[in-house]
Amino acid sequence: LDERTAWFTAAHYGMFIHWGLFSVPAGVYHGKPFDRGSAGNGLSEWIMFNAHIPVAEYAGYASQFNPVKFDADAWVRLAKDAGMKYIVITTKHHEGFAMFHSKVSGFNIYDATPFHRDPLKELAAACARQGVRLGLYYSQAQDWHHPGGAARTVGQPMAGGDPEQGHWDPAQDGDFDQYLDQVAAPQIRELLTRYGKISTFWWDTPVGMTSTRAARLAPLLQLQPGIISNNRLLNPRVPNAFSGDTETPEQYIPATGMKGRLFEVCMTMNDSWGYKANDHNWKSAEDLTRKLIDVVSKGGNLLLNVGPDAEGVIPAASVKRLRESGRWVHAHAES
Ligand code: FUL
Repeated sequence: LDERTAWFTAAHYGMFIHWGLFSVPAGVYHGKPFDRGSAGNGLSEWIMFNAHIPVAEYAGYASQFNPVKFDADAWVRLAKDAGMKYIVITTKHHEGFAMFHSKVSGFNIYDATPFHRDPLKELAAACARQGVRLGLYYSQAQDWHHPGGAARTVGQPMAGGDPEQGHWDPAQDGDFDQYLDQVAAPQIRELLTRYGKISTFWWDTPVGMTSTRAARLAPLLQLQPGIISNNRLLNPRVPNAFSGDTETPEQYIPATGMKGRLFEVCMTMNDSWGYKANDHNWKSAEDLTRKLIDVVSKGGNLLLNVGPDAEGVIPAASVKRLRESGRWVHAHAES
């Protein structure tokens, strides 16, 4: 038994939270729902890419982002009621917007919105109060806002490739290494030093990442001794020096275990990770409960997603399913 990862294995079940500026457009651009944009997906958190929204125009959503109904303690309580033992939240998704008070870039929820609060600080405090572990998602490579940040190229894998090829606005052009050193690395440092104990770190979509580049970010994890990380810092498809601790099957449950590696299935309750107003394709509570049992029986964890809206509210359909399924979990789990 690995002492560092024992809690993760025993946890079985966590809450993924996709929250960002994308919750403002909520899947609609200029009155048009974006179900199949240039990325070929209907994910609300990809709308800037799918609709090729110019950087300055997209940044304008910040003035409409005022999630006054956000209640960190209520979110954590909901996770506990569902039987979840940890939370992983998006601190900066591909859109480049920091959901915490970053000193590195003014493009963050504290400085750029009327909300003027740091929800990550509040969530970290609520997690500590209620005994729930906290993990952070950070899009290290794709950043469609800051100059030099990567954007994927449609038709090419998310790993490697030319970080610039997917740009659609000259404001995105710049030096990728400079972006990594001046935006990504210092923001990761902020995340790992200013919010107390962080249990897991969730890298995503390593567009443009090479071993040399990964080697510049990986050591930052040492700022949190004992932290667990996933396999998406470099290429998740092949084992490498940056494979971290966990495999990350996305939207599917592997037929068997994953070659002796820890794994965490991540899954949406409807079709989109970010809040999407017109996505009503909800899985039933029974289906979700069976999926949890399936994953856990194979030795993995389930990281089940919610997408809070621009007011800071977790959709009622999600809350209902989490509570319903939670009754089964609490009746059958050991603790
Ligand atoms: C993907 C991302 O591109 C999605 O937006 C989402 O965050 C999912 C968990 O990972 O690769």
